[in-house]
Amino acid sequence: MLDPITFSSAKPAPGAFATTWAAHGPTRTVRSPIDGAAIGSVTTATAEDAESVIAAAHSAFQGWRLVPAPRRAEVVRQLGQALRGRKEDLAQLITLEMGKPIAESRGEVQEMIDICDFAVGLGRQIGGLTLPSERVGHRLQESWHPLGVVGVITAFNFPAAVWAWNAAVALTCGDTVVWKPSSKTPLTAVACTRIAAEVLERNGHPGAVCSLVIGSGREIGDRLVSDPRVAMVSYTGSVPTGRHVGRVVQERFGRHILELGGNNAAIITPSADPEQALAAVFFGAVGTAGQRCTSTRRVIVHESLYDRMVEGLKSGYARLPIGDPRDEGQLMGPLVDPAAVQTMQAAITRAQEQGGVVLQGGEVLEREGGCWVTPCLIQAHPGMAIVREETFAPILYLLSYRDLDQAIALHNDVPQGLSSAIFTNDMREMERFLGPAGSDCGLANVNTSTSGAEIGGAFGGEKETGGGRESGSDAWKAYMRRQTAVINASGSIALAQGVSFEL
Ligand code: UN1
Repeated sequence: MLDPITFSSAKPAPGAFATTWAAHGPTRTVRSPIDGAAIGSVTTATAEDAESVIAAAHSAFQGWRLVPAPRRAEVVRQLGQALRGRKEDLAQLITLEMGKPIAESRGEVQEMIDICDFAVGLGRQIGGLTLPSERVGHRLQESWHPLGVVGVITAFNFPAAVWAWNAAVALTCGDTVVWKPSSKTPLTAVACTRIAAEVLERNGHPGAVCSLVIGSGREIGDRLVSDPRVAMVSYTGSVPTGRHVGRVVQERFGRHILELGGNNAAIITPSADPEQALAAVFFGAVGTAGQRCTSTRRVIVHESLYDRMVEGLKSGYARLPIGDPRDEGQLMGPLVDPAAVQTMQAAITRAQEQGGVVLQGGEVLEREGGCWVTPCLIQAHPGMAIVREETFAPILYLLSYRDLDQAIALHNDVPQGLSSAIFTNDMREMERFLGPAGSDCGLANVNTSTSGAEIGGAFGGEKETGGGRESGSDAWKAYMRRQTAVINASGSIALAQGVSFEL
């Protein structure tokens, strides 16, 4: 049998799966950003392929929703076990396909395993409230029922974990999943789906419980988003596309979870431990080459610590090991593609035009593949328009502040609202940051990085980040429909609000 994680350029992997693997669109060769080498190929899905996948997922839902939740969760437990068994291979594939350092790819697969474990427990915890009725002999009862087909559209930067956050929870909740991955990372998606398909087959469930369709956003993504059989769309990606997805799904009164841009800042206060703050900002800004939604993009430093932070960051940036992300010990690999390098260069130029000063880095490195840069540190001022934008690249803007109210105002003065951090050992400062007039983000951290969230919490953000929540806590509720039942055991009809309506 074909190994789930093996690909060749000569024999394209079909890029659509529900009941069988079949795709009839053009073949795409996948190149590694590490050196531009061809690492495999996929046939993309046509509109007809997408239609059969959605139809199969919709039909599979009719049966899957009737499987008891703990038994659905048992399938998710086995998926977690299968991922444990293939952790290293899958991590290697992620690194090869999108270029993040191998240690981070292992972390990404670990996130997948963790969310499976979470979803196993969830299988025995999906519970509704029983509430008092105002009528004698009545009670109110809430049930949570499976929702339907969940369309999961993911980005290149977490080519496997974002699918897993959605799929593990959705499967336990009794939904079936159609995954449309980023066109930049199709091989990882095929590998994950093959692993899930094996688990489903072993348990006698149809493959269409967890299906895949690879193709362009315009054609395949749009079909998922506009199809009324897709009860919920979980979209991770850019603000403009997210705005489109939100409108189209809302138009048909579907549901959506939007995980869009972040412009995450860390405030460093006078009471902060500078070494701790430096380490966290360094990981936040340079980790995944600045290509996380949660990447630290702005540092707002108290003027008393500004010079020290600048020196610390400059020296860290200058010493950063940048190289083949498959080698242990490299902290930064390439950007995802040459276009990302162009975007970064254009942003640096604009920042300079707006008065920003490059303190360190931002160079393009002449290496095979054309995706290599050094991370960039820019001294900025609050008037710079580009500081309010998300550039998906390792650019960090440094700003200084005098009093905390000013820092919080600066912090919140961006259209995005995903992640945030404060570095402080002063509990009053911490409470201001975490309080109602503090950080306006969905994630607010104290003395730790803006990036690297655990799966146990609800993940997502406000404003242009889109408002969705996925992963842990009670994010599962978005994947189910709530039904409130009134149960009358009184033996007679009594109307609420004391209304009398008798003939
Ligand atoms: C993303 O970049 O889309 O918190 C997700 C983090 C990771 C997930 C990032 N756990 O950085």
